[in-house]
Amino acid sequence: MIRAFFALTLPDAVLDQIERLQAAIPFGRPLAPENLHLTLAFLGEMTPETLEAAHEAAETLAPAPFAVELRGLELMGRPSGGVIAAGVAEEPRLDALAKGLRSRLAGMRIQLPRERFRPHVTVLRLKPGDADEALVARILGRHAGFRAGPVPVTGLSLFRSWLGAGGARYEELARYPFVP
Ligand code: 3AM
Repeated sequence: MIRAFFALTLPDAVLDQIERLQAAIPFGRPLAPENLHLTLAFLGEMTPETLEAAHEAAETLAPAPFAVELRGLELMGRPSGGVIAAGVAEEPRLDALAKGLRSRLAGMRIQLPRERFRPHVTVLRLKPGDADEALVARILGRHAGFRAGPVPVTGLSLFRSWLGAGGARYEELARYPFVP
């Protein structure tokens, strides 16, 4: 089985901004720059055949390129095991892209979890003992004004997730460029 997801990649300037943010947060495990992305759809464990169907679904997407901006920080999950993520400024074209991808996947009979699409970029992972709620709240408050961007959305990528002892590692399997 192949664990896979669709995501947007981030330009170097934004990776640098996130790296500076990570350095300013005194707890958690920062994600390495090559593991930073904006997930559009988590596919889960796929057979090679289903993955091929997902690939074909993505190939039919052809939105015009646009850009998004990262804005603010949030805790997703609990301080004892969640993640700190950068938020994404409201952008209808991003929501439309995620929705278009999901409906094309559904057309290929690939059903995703029904949870609402919440655009974010995971910047660090927390484990028990890293930080208590008060400290997390203080850091989120301190970085509430975090901004990074622009993130040009000029294509979509299909990633494979390799789970290992040192955490997940992501490999780009395919890229679907958008045509202006
Ligand atoms: O790094 P982010 O949060 O953007 O959280 C996982 C990660 O996204 C998410 O898919 C990306 C690559 O692993 N993910 C993992 N398991 C998931 C699940 N069961 C999941 N998203 C939804 N449901």
